[in-house]
Amino acid sequence: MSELKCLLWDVDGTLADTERDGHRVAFNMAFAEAGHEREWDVPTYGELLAVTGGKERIRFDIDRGGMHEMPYEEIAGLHARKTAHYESLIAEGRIPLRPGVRRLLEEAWAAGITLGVATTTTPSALDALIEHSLGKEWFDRFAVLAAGDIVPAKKPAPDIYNYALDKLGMSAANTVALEDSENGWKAANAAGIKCVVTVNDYTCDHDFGGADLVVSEFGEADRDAVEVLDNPHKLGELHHVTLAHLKQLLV
Ligand code: XBP
Ligand code: MG
Repeated sequence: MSELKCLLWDVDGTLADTERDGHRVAFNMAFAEAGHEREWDVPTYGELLAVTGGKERIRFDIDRGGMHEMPYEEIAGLHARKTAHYESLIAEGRIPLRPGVRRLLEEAWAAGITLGVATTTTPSALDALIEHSLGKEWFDRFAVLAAGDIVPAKKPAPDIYNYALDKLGMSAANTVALEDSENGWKAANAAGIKCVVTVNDYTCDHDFGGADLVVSEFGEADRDAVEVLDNPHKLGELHHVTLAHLKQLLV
């Protein structure tokens, strides 16, 4: 049995539903501004989410014929403009946290659990979400913000999780990851970290076989019970996900 000492949080789709109304919209603003005809509609963006990382996603769309060929510098420039638009959208307060996220973060913080972020998102985009959706005090509460190009290989590679564990001096055996997507779950799993998945519209059909708990959301005590999609550890009384549930995953 291992003690729960650390929670590592994914960002996009887990802390908040940032993809459809945040990142996607910001990409389209950058494309239009640069005179590209391309617009990523909601289903198309769902296909493109197979690839993590914004620059990698543009490259993937080029390779499959969605956008015309362009050099890396142009992709990077487009992506920088996209990030600026994304930060403005977030600053407008458009994207709330998902249900139960603040509750679970507060519960873990109060219990002295080490908190960290492991995401493929660009660091400044992560900072914007922390500042405007979570609150500035969380910059000090997260012991590591592992994000973006800090590691060469993005999720589903385990690199960002290994980087975060290394920075924290934590063992995978004492850690639980919170994810929303197949690529995210695969990354945590490849790093040997137990993983809870909260699905969303873009990820509800993903394959989470082997994940430790799959739910519709973390949920709240005073709302309807969460939908439990897979519960291999047979956790009881799963109205909403609590720290006690996460501790049981390591037993
Ligand atoms: C999120 C991503 C990111 C965002 C866009 O995956 O794949 O690329 O979609 O962010 P995860 P950037 O939730 O698994 O971290 O444009 O800043 O890359
Ligand atoms: Mg995610």
